[in-house]
Amino acid sequence: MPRLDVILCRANERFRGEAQPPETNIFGAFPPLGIAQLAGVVRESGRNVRLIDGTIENTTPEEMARLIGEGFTGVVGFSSGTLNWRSTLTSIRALKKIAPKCVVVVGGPQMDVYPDEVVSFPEVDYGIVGEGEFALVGLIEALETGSDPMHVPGVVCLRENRAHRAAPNPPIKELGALPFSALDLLPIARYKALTVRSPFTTLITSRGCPFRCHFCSQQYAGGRFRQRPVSHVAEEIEWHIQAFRAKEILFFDETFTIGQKRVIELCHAIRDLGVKVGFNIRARADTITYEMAVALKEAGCTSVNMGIESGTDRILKVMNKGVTSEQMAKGIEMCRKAGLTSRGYFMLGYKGETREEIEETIRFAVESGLDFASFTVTQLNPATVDYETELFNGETEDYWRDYTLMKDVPATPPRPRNPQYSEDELQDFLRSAYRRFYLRPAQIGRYATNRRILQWTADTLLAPGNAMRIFSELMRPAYLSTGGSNIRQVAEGVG
Ligand code: B12
Ligand code: SF4
Repeated sequence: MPRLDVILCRANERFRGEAQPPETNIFGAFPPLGIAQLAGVVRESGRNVRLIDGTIENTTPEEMARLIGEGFTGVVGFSSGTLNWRSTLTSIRALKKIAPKCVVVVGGPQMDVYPDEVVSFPEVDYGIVGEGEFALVGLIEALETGSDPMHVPGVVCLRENRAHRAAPNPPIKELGALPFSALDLLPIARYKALTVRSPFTTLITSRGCPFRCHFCSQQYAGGRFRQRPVSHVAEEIEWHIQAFRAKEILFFDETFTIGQKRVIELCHAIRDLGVKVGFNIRARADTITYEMAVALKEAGCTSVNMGIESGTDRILKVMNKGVTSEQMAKGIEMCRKAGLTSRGYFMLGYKGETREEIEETIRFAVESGLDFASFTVTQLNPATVDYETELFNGETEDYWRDYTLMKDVPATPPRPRNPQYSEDELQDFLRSAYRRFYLRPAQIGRYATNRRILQWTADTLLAPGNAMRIFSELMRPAYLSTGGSNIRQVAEGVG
């Protein structure tokens, strides 16, 4: 039986109709873990597989199509989130012009949210909802043998002008049985991020999240929480260090700190590798204990990133965050005591949030003891309880569906309705939050005298190329006019 060649791609996330090489992009570029994971499985199935990352190659859609190859007749898988869907579709259209016989399959978070809309475009042959490992190989086998792809769970396609969905794709139970992500098929040394030492790699040790915050699309991703065995993760880390000389590993688990026993075991396994490697994690403050923080520090954890979101208990409750501000403060304190660098993420302008509550959040951030803080104005993302509620109440048009269908959409994605203050006032709050957090003598003194932070600054901000990256990003008209937010990107439809 002839086997089909497979190419898995990510379209250029940064493509905004202008040259924007990753080397001069302040946001940096991270390896596309979804397609790397799938490539591992396709390779194991005995097929030829290539990875093309349009973001790191900084391709236009036409260049992306040419990299895949004129006249290519194999399977081309595209990974897409909602934000970069327009960039993905533009690349698919360019590809179909020069390789009309290839089979285009779309997967990733966008398929979980808008499956029928994605396959409504005739250039998309199939979509896969949910985790792609078994479904993609099943679909390829069906194409090779001529059997009906609609017997493969997770597959979606257009037939007689209507989207047809196969049986649901169940979440994978045994994550430890999957091969490692095929990062060796990507130019790992070229990925750069401002706050991370290169070469760096990314991996995830768990999938899903047991919590249900109303602004997050977790509950729709079918994401039953599952963890990989510690030994499987430790083996992969060892491979990253040996094969890519990784100086730092980014654990992209939504919440790395679930289950104190396992986290500590994993930390000990990393420490016992006997090789110095830094790593950073995403955590919920309420799951961090002192014992865990000490183990993280000993194992080489460089920073803990926490979604604090709000400094007021009322808003945390409305968000269904399931944490109190006191628990947040305690988690931050645990990190400080153990000597871990901490970063908190805050949302301003949540639905029904008053001016006083925004002030309280900023005050919380300033007094929290966090080393770094990021503030953003709340945006309504697709497939979240908050977005669905606004849709249900008729408070907003289905912006993200129109966005997916390539209709004209306003430049600004929907925000929660807060008639008590204007967009300009929110932007003022945002600037004030940054000013008050960073430009205070205590914080400046802390950065100037803290060996750990000075080291971090030297390693990252002053690393070759980074000064240039910051300068060129700040000089970009898009940055100057939008305060660095991704609003313009959305409006231009290029994610
Ligand atoms: C790490 C991460 C980031 C990182 C790095 C992203 C990167 N380039 O690697 C950073 C910080 C940059 C980031 C940024 C953003 N992110 Co993010 N991120 C994540 C996170 C936590 C992990 C992603 C990951 O590596 N997963 C591990 C891999 C193995 O899973 P996967 O990619 O989903 O792939 C599986 C399936 O989706 C499927 N699949 C994927 N691709 C394909 C392709 C084919 C052909 C097939 C068949 C299947 C398939 O199979 C894979 C294996 O099972 C996810 C949450 C999550 N659990 O996925 C959010 C998530 C992807 N991010 C999200 C969002 C909203 C954003 C931002 C828009 C935030 C913002 N407002 O700025 C930006 C957008 C950036 C951009 N330009 O697109 C949303 C996406 C929602 C959506 N509808 O698109 C998610 C799902 C979080 C959430 N629950 O809300 N993110
Ligand atoms: S915001 Fe974080 S804790 Fe809340 S549901 Fe999403 S991933 Fe889980």
